[in-house]
Amino acid sequence: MPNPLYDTLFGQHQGRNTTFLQMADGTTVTHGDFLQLAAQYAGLIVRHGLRPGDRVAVQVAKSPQAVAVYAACVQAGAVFLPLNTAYTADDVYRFAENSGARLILCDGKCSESLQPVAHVCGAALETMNADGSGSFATKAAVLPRTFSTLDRTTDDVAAFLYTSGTTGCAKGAMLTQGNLLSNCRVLAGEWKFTAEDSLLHALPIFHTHGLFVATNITLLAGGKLVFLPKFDLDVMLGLMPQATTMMGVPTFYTRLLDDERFTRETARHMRLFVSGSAPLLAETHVRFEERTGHRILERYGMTETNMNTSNPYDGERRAGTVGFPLPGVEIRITDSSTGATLPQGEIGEIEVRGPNVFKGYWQMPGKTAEALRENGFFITGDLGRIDEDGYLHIVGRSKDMIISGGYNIYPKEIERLLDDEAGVLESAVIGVPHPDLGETVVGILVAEGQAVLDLDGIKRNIGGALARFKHPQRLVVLPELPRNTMGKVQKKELRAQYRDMFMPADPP
Ligand code: MLC
Ligand code: AMP
Repeated sequence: MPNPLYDTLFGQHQGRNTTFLQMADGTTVTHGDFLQLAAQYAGLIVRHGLRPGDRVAVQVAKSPQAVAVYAACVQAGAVFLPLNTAYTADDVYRFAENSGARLILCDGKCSESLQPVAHVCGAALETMNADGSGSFATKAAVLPRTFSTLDRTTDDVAAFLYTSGTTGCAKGAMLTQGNLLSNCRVLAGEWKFTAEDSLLHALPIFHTHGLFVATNITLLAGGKLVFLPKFDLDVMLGLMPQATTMMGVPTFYTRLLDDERFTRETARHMRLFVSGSAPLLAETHVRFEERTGHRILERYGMTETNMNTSNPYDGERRAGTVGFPLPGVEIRITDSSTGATLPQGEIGEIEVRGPNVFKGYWQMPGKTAEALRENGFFITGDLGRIDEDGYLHIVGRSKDMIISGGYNIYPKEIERLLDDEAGVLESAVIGVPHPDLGETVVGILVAEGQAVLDLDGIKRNIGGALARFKHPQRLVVLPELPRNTMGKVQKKELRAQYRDMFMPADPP
């Protein structure tokens, strides 16, 4: 029976003893063994009573078993809903509740805090630890190593990825089998992936970049992932000579360049370095080429759209740009207020249309209609221009969002907590340049009357409700926030004022 995503990415490898995953310690998992494990997991998902279209929320460490849960969801027709391991129990509650997840998979360490969440949501709770052990593996181990793949079409939803959104409300982006398939086919072709490739994989697998770009492309091409739990400089430097490709956020590249051991020789065996998820400074691009002889290939994507544009594999990879629309994908630059297409060269809202664009936000027709025009163009919230040679330049964001080390942070979520603190009249949260993370979070506070604010206390109070990566690195008190004549807070002014807060001073 057809299940296009399963058949194309996984089913084609049935019974093969080729290496799919190579771990940091050199141990490997073959495609065949991986698929048998996934089949057992698919069996367990079905035994939990899930039917095609039901959601499985997964907050587990990166491991071969975690990837097998993804494969199992696809095979059983369930919707895979991966969650950042840094999310708090409250975050997981919001996402599980909103999605109506019927099964939640978490690390054993979190099972106590998530038991009430599962109970309220009416979901089953199973554990999967970083080494793959836990109740899920134990129950699956006795099940058959084959599973009769359930029927799906390209229009069926394969995954939900949540984004908090500028208003702070959780939105589940529904990605169909067709979205994922079309994008990995195009990318594998454009970037010339083959079964000979070995991709150095240090990204998390709960986001588009590490999962749908790096993993899907490799599965499609039949290559190997050198599969690392996280970005660790020493491990990366040690294993790069065995790899042919790497995908990373800009922080990966600046960290590599900041280490003298990273040389032309380390990168000699590599054929491709891809960067995305956040802006790569032109300076990093240039330094990287000087050090290694490789030009980083920068591309542009989003949770809702997968990948939209890419610099060319052959041809000029232009620093400071994200290249051309991918085959089958249309990009246009519009006037944000009217939606009219602007002449080439002008700066405006980036909109995208193509088979990569998601189906909408789960149970949010209003939010979907705000983001997706009737003619199918998705309003990205990024600002850009297309130059005379057709390269897309991202020049800013119209959405209020911070990207720290490739993770999105929505100021509203933090401002709400700050505003609730005693003595705080109002707040504005901004992103400022950071040498390692690209941007980092700063909170600007205005005190009520004569109140004296205890900044450390405030940091501690709001900390408990926020994933670590969202914590403001600094809080600052101002007598008032800059506003325009309409009364709107001018974050641009605040960003300019604190631009150098974390940046090393230029040498005199
Ligand atoms: C970790 N920390 C961060 C952070 N990552 N803080 C801010 N921003 C981040 N991105 C904090 C932890 O909470 C911890 O805080 C401390 O840093 C050390 O944690 P760590 O796990 O050791 O961090 P580190 O290894 O340094 O991680 C940094 C990183 C990682 C950049 C390697 O964040 C990463 O892999 N980012 C990739 C994100 C990604 O995949 N994005 C793609 C989204 S998809 P403390 O206080 O406890 O010490 C997308 C679409 C597209 O955007 O186009 O691709
Ligand atoms: P997410 O919602 O996590 O998928 O993040 C998507 C956002 O990351 C985009 O809307 C952009 O703002 C940003 N982004 C992704 N790739 C790039 C890139 N190459 N350069 C600049 N910003 C990028």
